[in-house]
Amino acid sequence: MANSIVGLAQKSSKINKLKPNVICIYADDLGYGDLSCYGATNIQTPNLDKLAAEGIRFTNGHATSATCTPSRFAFITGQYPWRTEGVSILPGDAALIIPTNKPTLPKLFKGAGYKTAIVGKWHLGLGDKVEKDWNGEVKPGPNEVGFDYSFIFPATADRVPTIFLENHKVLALDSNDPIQVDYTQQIGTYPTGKDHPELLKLQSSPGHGHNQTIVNGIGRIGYMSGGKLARWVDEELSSTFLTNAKSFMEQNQKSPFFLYLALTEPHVPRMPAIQFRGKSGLGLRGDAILQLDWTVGEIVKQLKALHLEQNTIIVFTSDNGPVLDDGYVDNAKETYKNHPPAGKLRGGKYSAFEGGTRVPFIIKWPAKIGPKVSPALVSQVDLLGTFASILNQPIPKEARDSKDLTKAFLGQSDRGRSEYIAQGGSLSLIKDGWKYISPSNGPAYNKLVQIETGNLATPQLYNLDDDIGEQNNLADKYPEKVKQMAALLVEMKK
Ligand code: NG6
Ligand code: CA
Repeated sequence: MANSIVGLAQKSSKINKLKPNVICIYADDLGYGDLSCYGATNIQTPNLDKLAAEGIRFTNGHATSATCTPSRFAFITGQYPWRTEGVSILPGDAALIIPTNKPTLPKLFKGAGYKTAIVGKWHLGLGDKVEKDWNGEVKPGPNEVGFDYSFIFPATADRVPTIFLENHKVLALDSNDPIQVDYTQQIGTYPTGKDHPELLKLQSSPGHGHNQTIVNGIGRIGYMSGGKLARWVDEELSSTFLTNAKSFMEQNQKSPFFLYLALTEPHVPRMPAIQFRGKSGLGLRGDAILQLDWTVGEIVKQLKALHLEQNTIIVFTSDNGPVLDDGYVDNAKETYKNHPPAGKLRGGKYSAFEGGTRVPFIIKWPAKIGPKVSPALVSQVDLLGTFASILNQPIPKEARDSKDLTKAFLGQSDRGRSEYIAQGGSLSLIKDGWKYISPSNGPAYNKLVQIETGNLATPQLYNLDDDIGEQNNLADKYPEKVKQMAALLVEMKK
């Protein structure tokens, strides 16, 4: 009896050893042209270049959407975000938008015996309503959707509350100085950027807002009072996440683990640690990209130190395309000479053009895959279905948009999806090298961020194989194709 238990334990630990650890590193607003391995010549990202050189670098890898919350929703649920109402950029006090009783990517790993964690930006809401007590247990949140451990900030780096939560608790709470958050009216006595611009170390761009409560010399979106000790220092955001990620890896080195590391670079406000300042020659946004690259290098170092590198899958990607001025005067535009952040792609963050959703996408798994550049059409929404297959689990029916792309993701096939719906302002259908952008009456140009939105009142059709920059609208030339693709889009939306 005792022997057979030992035998079983040995067997299961052997199986565990065979299960790869998985680390998904998610950058925030990193563009297709932002890394030297994706063709940037005016910035060097050696750690990500190495990841790409040792793994698969996808040239047609996508986020589902051109903004954050929808892309993250899809990554976790395996569902196109526009199927669910209310999945758009969330304020910092929003309620959780992921159902707690449905399958998710972290639950899939949990079910397969993994320890799961999220470290970084969440931006999918917390609690069951907007009004919540930040000084008590804040839930449901990441722990309820499948993460054993969570160390997060709630929304974006430019939104209050500017605090960390470890599992259900805000870090460094002080009962004598309770935290309150409001997105409708000013609360408390903290100065705002609007009334006290002289207190700002980073000015907010005219017209963008970002001039409410000041935290760490930076005006934010939303009002926050209290929590003096709990407020973060932007310069430490990245190293705080890195430290937590590394200790999670260390503590769970014996069991397979899934770590979702959601970094904040190069989202605004760009305020990297002093060690990166001025190093890129491209201003604060470039310096933030160097910090991101360095952090990825440190994660790989930690894997090496724990002897886990061989059987760990690293997925690196970004939640949406790039933006230069997203609310602060950090001179990204002026300093970005010869560095188009979306590379050859048109548009960027918020856009239906390729710059909105086609992003860096790298996968490395030394035990199983060798170096390759892959043209396969793949999406973050497919990670759930693919990991289900790698873990010998069925794809849950709720993850209806997630495809098993194991062959493409492991470099055994250059064919990924045959069709894909991308969400800029309006929806696009990408199929066999063609892209149809559905008509939209919205403005063609987003003046605030100076990005072409891809909106046009009539259909657009591009041949991405010949025209990756979407310069020639072929809709008039191929009306039949437009009709077919429009009809297929309607069908797929059902
Ligand atoms: C926008 C903010 C922008 C950024 C974005 C979210 C304004 C004018 N702009 O509403 O600064 O915070 O939301 O970015 O408020 S995302 O990457 O999380 O989607
Ligand atoms: Ca983003």
